[in-house]
Amino acid sequence: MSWTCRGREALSARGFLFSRHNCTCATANRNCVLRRCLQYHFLFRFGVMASGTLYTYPGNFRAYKILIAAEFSGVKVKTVSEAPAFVLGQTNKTEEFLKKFPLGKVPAFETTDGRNVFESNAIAYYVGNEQLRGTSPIDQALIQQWINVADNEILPSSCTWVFPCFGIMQYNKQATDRAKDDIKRVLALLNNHLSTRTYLVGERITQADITMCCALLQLYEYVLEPAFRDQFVNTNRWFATLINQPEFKKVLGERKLCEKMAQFDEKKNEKGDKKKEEKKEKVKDDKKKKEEEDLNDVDELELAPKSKDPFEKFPKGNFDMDDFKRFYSNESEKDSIPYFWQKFDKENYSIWFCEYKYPEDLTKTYMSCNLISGMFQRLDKMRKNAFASVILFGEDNNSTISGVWVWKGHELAFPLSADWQVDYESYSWKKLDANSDETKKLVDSYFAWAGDFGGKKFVEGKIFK
Ligand SMILES: N[C@@H](CCC(=O)N[C@@H](CS)C(=O)NCC(=O)O)C(=O)O
Repeated sequence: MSWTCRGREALSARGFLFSRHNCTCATANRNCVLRRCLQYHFLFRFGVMASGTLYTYPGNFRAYKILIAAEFSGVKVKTVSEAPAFVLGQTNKTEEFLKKFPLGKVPAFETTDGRNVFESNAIAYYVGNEQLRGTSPIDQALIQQWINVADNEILPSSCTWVFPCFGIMQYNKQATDRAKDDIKRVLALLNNHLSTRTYLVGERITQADITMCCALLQLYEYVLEPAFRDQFVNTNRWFATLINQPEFKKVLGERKLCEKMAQFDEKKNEKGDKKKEEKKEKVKDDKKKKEEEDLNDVDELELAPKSKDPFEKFPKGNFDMDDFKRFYSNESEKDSIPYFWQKFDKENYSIWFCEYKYPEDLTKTYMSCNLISGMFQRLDKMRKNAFASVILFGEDNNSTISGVWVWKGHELAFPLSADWQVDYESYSWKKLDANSDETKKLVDSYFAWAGDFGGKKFVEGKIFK
């Protein structure tokens, strides 16, 4: 009879008595029935079965590291990530959510006994087990070390390199080149470390491996083509070992490594950038001209405070945007949409329809969602006078984005400020007739995220408010 499961040592140190068991599995065999049984026994004995609900959005790599940890520990995690239960940018901004998770960010975790944890690493720690957290202070420190390397040395560079390829971040050649060098340096560090080791810390998979693997995922999928990654044999071997573990596969599914490095489409963006520059110049010239005119206009303007809000030049009207947004957030669409039509001031506000002009560039749906959220973030200063519902339709590699916007005034709002011009030219804009039945139907379906949408499949909606 041989005891070869490591779990036994850990548990006997905690006062467990074992009946004899003729397990002959290898030390690190995850599937050893005894090991699994002890794991659960341990959790129940100490009352620390860390089950709960994870709020996130689909495809969030920060959630992956938590879900993989839960696969290893056997902790039950219910994921809430799909509309209508969770909609990024909406659910996480509600009063109810913010009461539990004041930063309004995901992933966020609510334990079954009502405790709330935010920050993905903290959640992964909570749902993990001893093996993942490390069993000695030095292992625990080393696990933290690699988690920090993943967060601080890989993620920022990975986003700088990959996001512009998907059009969800501004491209900057210098920054991208620096990011590539930084990634090379970390891959080399890992490669060297893994030349004599199977995993990052100790002999078994820990949270260090899980977190590092998830941080590298989008690099391995989109930009680390064979010619780039071939020099990092040990890192590649370690990465392949991990993504083929059943616990990883259950969360990540099958992952295909990059064959050809995704590229930033310089031509298309150059055109866009040039146009943007011209627009910026025009806004600057107009501003300068206006300032000169103002200087000539000596009297009362001399004392008038400078206007900071580009919408200020339009009449105030009688549509209370804040009031409508509050109503829309707190009531169901069945009430808030009629409320919109009852209060909407057609004289002083306008309604617009937009469509993303480059659907062929849209790949993963979660990235397209980030594209919409990014645009909303960059338009922050427009919020006081504008409202929008923008929807992503379709599926991975076959999707479209369109939306309905409402703002003060009757002209296209974005040229009003140099700060609002990063994204709008990637969309076509059509002003709608606020009196027509067709517009009413379109607005109703976009505000409610319900309707036939010309047969397009709703994936996710985002509200600018
Ligand atoms: N350090 C945090 C970062 C969380 C984070 O930035 N989450 C983003 C999505 S990946 C978010 O919720 N953004 C929504 C917002 O900022 O409104 C973690 O690791 O959990």
